[in-house]
Amino acid sequence: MVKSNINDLGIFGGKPAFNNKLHVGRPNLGDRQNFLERLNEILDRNWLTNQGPCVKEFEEKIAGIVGVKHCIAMCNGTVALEIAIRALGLTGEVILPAFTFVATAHALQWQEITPVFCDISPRDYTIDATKIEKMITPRTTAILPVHLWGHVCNIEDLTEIARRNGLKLLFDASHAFGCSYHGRMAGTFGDAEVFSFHATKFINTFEGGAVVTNNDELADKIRLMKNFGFVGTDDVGYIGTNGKMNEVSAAMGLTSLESIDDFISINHSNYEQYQKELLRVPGLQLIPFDETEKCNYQYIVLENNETLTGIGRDDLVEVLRSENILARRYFYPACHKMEPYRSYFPHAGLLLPETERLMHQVISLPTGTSIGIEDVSRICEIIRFVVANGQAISDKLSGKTEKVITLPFAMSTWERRPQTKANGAIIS
Ligand code: T4K
Repeated sequence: MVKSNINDLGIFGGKPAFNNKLHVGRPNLGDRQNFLERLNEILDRNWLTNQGPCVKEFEEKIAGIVGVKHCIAMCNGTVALEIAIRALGLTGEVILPAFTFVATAHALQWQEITPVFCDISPRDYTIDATKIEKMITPRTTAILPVHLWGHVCNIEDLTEIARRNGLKLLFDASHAFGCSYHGRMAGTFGDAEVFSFHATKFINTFEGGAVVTNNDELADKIRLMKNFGFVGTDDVGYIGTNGKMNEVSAAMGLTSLESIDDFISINHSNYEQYQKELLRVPGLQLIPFDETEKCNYQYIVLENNETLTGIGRDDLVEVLRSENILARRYFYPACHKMEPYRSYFPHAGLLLPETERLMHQVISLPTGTSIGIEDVSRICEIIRFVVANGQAISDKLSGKTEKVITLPFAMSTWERRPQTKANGAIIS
């Protein structure tokens, strides 16, 4: 539906641009028939969990793709993080970014390890290695960086800092399966790395995760810990928990892996389309992927500069949602603004200026196999319309005087779109 006036927007009572809701994180489904065949085989075997053949095959495939010696599949990424933290013997304090999904911090706090939040670099939104050493205390045992949105962290500097200070290095690679750094796959760095295969990830096992490592001893320990610590049928060697992946999840993972090239190719096309269509929108920056590396392109993230777009990030998200474009504010608020951390560390934000700034600016947009190029074009059409009328929309939303700019062209004809100045005025 073409919008020619801000009153046409869903938020002001107009018809939404999409009849169906477009989600961020809609699961990618592989070949349904192949999945159902695997499901039947599982039922025929009557072997449902506890390191069945599908889990073993899934682990081998993941290790092969990543190029790592060991993959230990788990019931989800959070438990995989918790077990890796425990197996590495982390205690005291661990340094991590606050700009991540809260599971990264919770996996530490759950074990009464203090998360120490470090700022991120605005270059790639991952932990700022130059700020880590100032945060190390005698209680620090590790660094837990996050390859946010698939942007692999600064591996050289982090490895060197960990080595110099005798710290363990565990990566939260939940977003980075299929991504590389200087040609080497995420999953091969540090002491261990953790993937998430949650339904919203581009390769999913419904719920699932994995620890990957080249350390034989660590891998053995993690395998035991995820199975209650059993070292034999009747003998327990460690404290353990239940972190096992079940066969149906692994079957979903194997089916997803068969389509990995298609999933990445669709994500890539969507990313390129978003890039093309939002390139010249003043105040919006689509966070770029390094195209010289392998990427999964599963998170499409926009940074909104309110001074230039005239509309705040939260209003923009609300306007998009009312068009059935269910944009998300990943990751808002940052972990230090959530409980229990905001009570524990009420002044943490003073050391996190980039995190504080960026958490108010980013928007995740729909992509994946349920989103086509035409959807992306229409989403971008709406975004351009909103930005062209940013100030007027903001004013109307905040109850100020309505200033409507009626655009003298059909929104679908982007090529003929007049350029707008920073204040939203049209340059003819
Ligand atoms: N570390 C990092 C950096 C992470 O991002 C995550 C998880 C973890 C660790 C922990 O890994 P896991 O323990 O989850 O394996 C979602 C996911 O639940 C979470 O896995 C993910 N990160 C996080 C970034 O996003 P929510 O609460 O935002 O999800 P939800 O339910 O709002 O779903 C997102 C969108 O996807 C919705 O618009 C609906 C759609 N959706 C979702 C599901 C589950 C579907 O269409 N179908 C579905 O089945 O956390």
